[in-house]
Amino acid sequence: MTTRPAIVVLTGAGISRESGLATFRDADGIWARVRLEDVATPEAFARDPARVQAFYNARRAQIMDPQVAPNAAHLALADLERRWPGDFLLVTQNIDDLHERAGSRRLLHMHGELLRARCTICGATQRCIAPLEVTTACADCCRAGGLRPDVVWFGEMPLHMEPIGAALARCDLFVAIGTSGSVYPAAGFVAEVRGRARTVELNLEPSDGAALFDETHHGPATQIVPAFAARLLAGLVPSNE
Ligand code: BV8
Repeated sequence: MTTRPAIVVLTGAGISRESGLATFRDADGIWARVRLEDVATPEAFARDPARVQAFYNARRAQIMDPQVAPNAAHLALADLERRWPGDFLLVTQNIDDLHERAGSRRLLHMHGELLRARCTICGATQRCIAPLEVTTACADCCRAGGLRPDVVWFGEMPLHMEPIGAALARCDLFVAIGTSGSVYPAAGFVAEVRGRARTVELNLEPSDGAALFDETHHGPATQIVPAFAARLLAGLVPSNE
């Protein structure tokens, strides 16, 4: 392997599971307790904003609990970013802040961030660490009743798709970590790069798209991600550069 392959990493809820945050589709996951149609669509927010705000207020309070901290997988990715000589981009589907708290900087939240709110009246976004009520006023336009979580719901366009597409177009190595590969367009990234970039899946168990990957490692993220990052830094992982 030469010295400067470009890497794109995609993470999903599985990387935060060992930090104490539920995933979506595991047996104890979020969608086992609540229907996404009732809390994670614009129609749900229009129908019952108080219910949607309460759903995200509970998740926001959870990630602000001091017990919830970055785990060895988050830390290994931040270390890899710092030490990698080539281009590196971390794209996360997660709305928690564990990658930032682990030290990741070249990071894009394609499905938004739980610790930010967006005004549906003026479009401004702001940091949000308190519960959002239906009447909470926007800091910019000061109009009450317009704030929503700054997250991407089903049926809404994911964020940063242009820079993500550009990074995918030039990457030599694509690594998917802790994602079931069931939500698009993120689930389509591996098909977009395979054949041109080397594709690796690091997951607790084979995802829906496992057959699309050149290499797969299964096990808890806190074990397989640090091990993979170490091999990468030691020059032991081939890429398609
Ligand atoms: C859009 C934020 C279009 C909110 C989320 C084809 C093409 C394009 C779109 C579609 C399409 N087909 C269908 C669609 C529509 C839809 C979709 O994909 N539906 C699915 C259900 C079929 N997609 C959309 O609506 C997207 N928008 O397409 O817009 C458009 C175009 C033009 C103009 C306007 C619009 C938007 C999707 C984003 C929705 N928001 N989250 C919130 O968090 O509440 S999605 C949510 O689920 C997550 O963000 C994540 O992206 C997604 C998948 O979850 P995962 O992260 O993968 O988690 P999951 O539980 O599924 O899996 C966890 C994995 O971890 C498992 O494999 C497990 O084994 C593993 N694991 C568990 N423990 C561990 C572990 N691994 C390692 N270690 C462990 N310890």
